[in-house]
Amino acid sequence: MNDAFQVHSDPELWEELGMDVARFSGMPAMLTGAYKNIFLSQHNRPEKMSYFDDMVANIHTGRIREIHDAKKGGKPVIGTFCVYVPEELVVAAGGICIGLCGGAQGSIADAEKILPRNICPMVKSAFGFKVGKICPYFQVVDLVYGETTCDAKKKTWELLDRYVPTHVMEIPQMKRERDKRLWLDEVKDFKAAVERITDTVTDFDAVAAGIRTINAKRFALQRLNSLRHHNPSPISGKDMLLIEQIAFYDEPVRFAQKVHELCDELEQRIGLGVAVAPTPTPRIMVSGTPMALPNWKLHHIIESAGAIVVNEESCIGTRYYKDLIDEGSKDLEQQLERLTERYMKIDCSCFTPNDDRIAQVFKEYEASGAEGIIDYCLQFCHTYNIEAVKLREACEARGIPFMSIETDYSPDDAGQLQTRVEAFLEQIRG
Ligand code: BJ8
Repeated sequence: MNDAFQVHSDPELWEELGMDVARFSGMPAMLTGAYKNIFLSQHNRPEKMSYFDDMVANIHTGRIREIHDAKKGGKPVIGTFCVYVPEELVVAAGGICIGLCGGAQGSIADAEKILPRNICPMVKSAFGFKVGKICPYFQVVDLVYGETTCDAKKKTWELLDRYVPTHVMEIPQMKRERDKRLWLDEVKDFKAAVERITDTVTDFDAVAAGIRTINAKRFALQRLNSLRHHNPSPISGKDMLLIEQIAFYDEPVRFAQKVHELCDELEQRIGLGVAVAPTPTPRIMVSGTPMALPNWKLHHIIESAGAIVVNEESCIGTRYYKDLIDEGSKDLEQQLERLTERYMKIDCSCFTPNDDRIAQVFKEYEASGAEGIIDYCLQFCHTYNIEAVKLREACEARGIPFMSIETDYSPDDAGQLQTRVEAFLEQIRG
């Protein structure tokens, strides 16, 4: 345990960003305590995790200062909520793209003063961060780009626009030829909007550079994910999830380099037989809705119960990095078509039909050497919740141990979840 670890404070910076400083000032101590308990108490962590620990220590200070300074230097900052919004085009235009999904219980009460209570906690958490002025990332963005994936999100953007300029990208709900054409038009509109904000025109070379940068980040995550599939695992599921979360707010070139440094260490660990959990430790794959920072609830329960999480089939997980964009385009039109094709491979449950996702789950199940699937669904997320029916049937047909859970960010059901997870692990152990 690293007792010196501390999440830093910078009230002056927060003041400058228009935050509710009095209210936010207790947050670093709370996060410090949670991080020590959940992450730094783990045994035998890879040394190169120290970079990612530092990213957490600087989550409300150093990284925000870096973004704020870049913004003062003329770089616009765009916040997003979904992996369907193409960050390559933001990077191509010289901007900074950060994920704003909310994973904290602390901002839900702020949201519930305005929004209905019975909607997804991820939407409420993000909205509450903005209305409560308790998230420096929300305060530093110039504008946010939402999308029309689920009903909770698309209607919330109309209200969010009262607090921060909010643009919306239409994402079709099917993947037919006519939907592809609409999608490509939406990508072009997004590119034009980013160019207006950044006051630049992104030509072929700029888009090629944006694609290369984000491809490199996704490739680094692919490499890391395939190394963590080794049995016995050289890194915990919690640490992997943390890195997948940090991917949404770190500087992409540096992030990719740090992930590769960690991968090099994991290769050495595998060679030396160093692992974070012995064999046999039950290996669990998590599928379903994303877990935005600092939502570590389910992974912590699973790994505290003596299992290890070996894959996240999730947007904060493989859906974010499983596909790269073909870099061999000959002109801008082809670049945008290939970019669109790559984004259309993301198999979110907001699409119908969405059988590609079922096939993808099994592909990842095989690759990760998992022994059971826990499907994670945020409360009131109807599309993932209903899709869990098909996933369960498909798992039962293949004899794959399967459990679905529906939960939110509150700690209230932790005991109940723990009991269910333990029973599931007993089933796997036989
Ligand atoms: S591509 S999963 S990031 S939409 S969990 S807010 S769907 S009610 S997050 Fe998502 Fe894009 Fe899909 Fe991925 Fe709505 Fe469901 Fe909440 Fe969700």
